[in-house]
Amino acid sequence: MRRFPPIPALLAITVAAVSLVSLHVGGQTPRSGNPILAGWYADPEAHIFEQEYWIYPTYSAPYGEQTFLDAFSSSDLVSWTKHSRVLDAADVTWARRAVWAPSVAEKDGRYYLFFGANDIQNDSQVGGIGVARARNPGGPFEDHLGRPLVDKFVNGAQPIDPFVFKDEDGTYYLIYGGWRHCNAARLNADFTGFVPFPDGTTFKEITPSGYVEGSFMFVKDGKYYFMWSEGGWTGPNYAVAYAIGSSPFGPFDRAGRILQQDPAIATGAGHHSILHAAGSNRWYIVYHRRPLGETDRNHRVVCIDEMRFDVNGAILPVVITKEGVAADPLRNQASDGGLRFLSGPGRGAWSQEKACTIWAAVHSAVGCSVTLKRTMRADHEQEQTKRTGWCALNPLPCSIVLS
Ligand code: FUB
Repeated sequence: MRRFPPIPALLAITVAAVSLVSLHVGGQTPRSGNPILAGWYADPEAHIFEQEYWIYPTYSAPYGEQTFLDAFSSSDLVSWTKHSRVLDAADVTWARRAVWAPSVAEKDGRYYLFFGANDIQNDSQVGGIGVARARNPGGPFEDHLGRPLVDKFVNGAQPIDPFVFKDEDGTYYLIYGGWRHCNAARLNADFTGFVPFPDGTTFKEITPSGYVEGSFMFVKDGKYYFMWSEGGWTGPNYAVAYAIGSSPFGPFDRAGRILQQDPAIATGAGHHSILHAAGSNRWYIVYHRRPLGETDRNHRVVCIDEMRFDVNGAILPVVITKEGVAADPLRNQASDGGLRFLSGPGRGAWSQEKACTIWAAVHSAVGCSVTLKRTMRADHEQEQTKRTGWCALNPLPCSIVLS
């Protein structure tokens, strides 16, 4: 006798098919376009947190108006939701202007946002790199220390442009620095300070040739890729270069530029971050650039393009585009066959949440153990409530997590 797949499996297949069809309306995969965020923003740091893409940029405006940070989330790199004022300088006693270049790390269920503030010019001014903490990637972030984490120039590095790097062994490092110098320091367990290195020093200078600011690091195939911005951020020649090393401390020999202006598309392309979508195995570079002919130095916009490697692991020059990247929905990236939903008015996605709920109910009815969790998130900006969630079969076919 012929055997048919069990009902839950059929339902799962149907749900996956419906999701795919809805993504390819008219046979075309939607693209992000560039810029991806509305408004003037710079120094974007991209992440995947809680099954959503997140971008944390600088609000690009005169220094005195840079008193807050907004964040943006997306399920597919195409539609972005703004989360206003995830950090507000009004809540940080020592920060009053030039709130710049956030870097966010998740640790033990909390989110830590590192940022520069006040653009200090010498050791007697108040400001530097601060750290704030939240329970959710969308904040609100509260000052973690009541003072800056780094408030002095060390090895010539202006305390701005923090980047938090988590090494493969779980150690977190703060890599930072402006004024053409870059330091790496090992963060302590609760991010309230640093753990000195065995030689007694706390800040190791790792500056490669050409470095100006905007550091970023990632590990791929056992190699440490160190990236930075060079040139002046107010001009057209701002660019991103990189080096490969065997540890977070290098040594880093400059390999060359991989992101720069294209006179046909935009100028001043720099201060970036890298996003690796494990499900699609695509690498993205998220960066800011300035529209052609623009003279206001603060007119910087956040863009995304694909980043590729050659067979030896060298980063290929990025082609900057007006089209951006194709939709890369995280719900298709579950290794466990799960289905992600982001629902809310206007998104046409209430059905996804319903599908998850039905899926869970069917499994429950046939005796599976079902865990049902949901995150409610009020989105005051759009005066609506969105629900995000995640349902996955883990392991197939008999357990569901919906969160
Ligand atoms: O956006 C403020 C500053 O501009 C950043 O800290 C620099 O890296 C440059 O992008």
